[in-house]
Amino acid sequence: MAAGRGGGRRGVTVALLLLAALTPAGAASAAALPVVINTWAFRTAAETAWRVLESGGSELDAVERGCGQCEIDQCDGSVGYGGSPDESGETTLDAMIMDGNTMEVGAVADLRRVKNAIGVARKVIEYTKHTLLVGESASLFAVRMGFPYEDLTTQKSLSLYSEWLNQNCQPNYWKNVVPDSSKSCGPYKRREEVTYREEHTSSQRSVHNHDTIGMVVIGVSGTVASGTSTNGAIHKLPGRVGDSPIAGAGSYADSTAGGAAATGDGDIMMRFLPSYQAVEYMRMGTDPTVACQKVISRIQKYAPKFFGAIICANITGSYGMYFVLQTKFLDPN
Ligand code: SD4
Repeated sequence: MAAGRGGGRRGVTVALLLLAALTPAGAASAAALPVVINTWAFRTAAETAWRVLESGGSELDAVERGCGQCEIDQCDGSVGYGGSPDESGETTLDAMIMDGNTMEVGAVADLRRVKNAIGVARKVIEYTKHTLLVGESASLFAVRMGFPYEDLTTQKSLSLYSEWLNQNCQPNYWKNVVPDSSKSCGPYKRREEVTYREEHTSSQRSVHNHDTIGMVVIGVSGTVASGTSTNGAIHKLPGRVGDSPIAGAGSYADSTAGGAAATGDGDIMMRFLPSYQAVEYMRMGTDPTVACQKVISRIQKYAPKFFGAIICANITGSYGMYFVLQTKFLDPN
């Protein structure tokens, strides 16, 4: 297991394995705003968001365009179309966006055949009184909003899917079923006897199959916006929704405190609302890196083997991150 922290305050541009951050070069320490941070080293996403702010766009615009850039770039294959095929080979998308001034949230989950998931999430805020739309109905809403229906399957996602089938559908997310899901493909039936074993606390995800973008933007006035976009967990059961589109789990923004966004094993992380919790710690004056660390430690108490990271920024422009990785998955390079 590896764990780590990182953070910053002013005048820096850093790109670490798990965090890309942009703040004003040469800014005075008390005024390190605006700040754009996102999970992973998705620098083009941070730069896109930064340019939106520079050209007078809002924080929400910056988050939408920044995360949208990752959807176009298919960042690490884990954002946007053509990645993480589910058990039936289809790519589906989860995304959310949050306005820290009004506390409005727009989110879509299990979105099918529409590429710009965070764009659709934004439309949920602008054109409905709802917060979260899911599945086929979310796609119909997207089409009404003018988004094109497109096939999200690519050569890459097809080959990931056929490799998985050739490996007897390993790994997968089933348990307590027959035939034994750790050895064979389905279709599965439930086993009469249910055992509660380690699966509850161990993660089958790794740094290689999990790279959601989560972004926090804080403008010069202290307005906070946040968002996420992902194609979720590879080989998930159709219908599975992760943490990314859930407010307080995938991300959270509150212009009276700060913002946070998470990446990692969403099935575990969403149970703890880590982004909400981190923002509440920052509201109480906790340093962003410590806030990030505290929420990860809390999850670890219940799920010692989980894999995840969180980024945190407060409204003075301080930011930080904390992560836990399974060392066996760490790339020696
Ligand atoms: C999920 N949390 O769907 C997302 C995936 C992710 O880094 O974050 N990958 O579980």
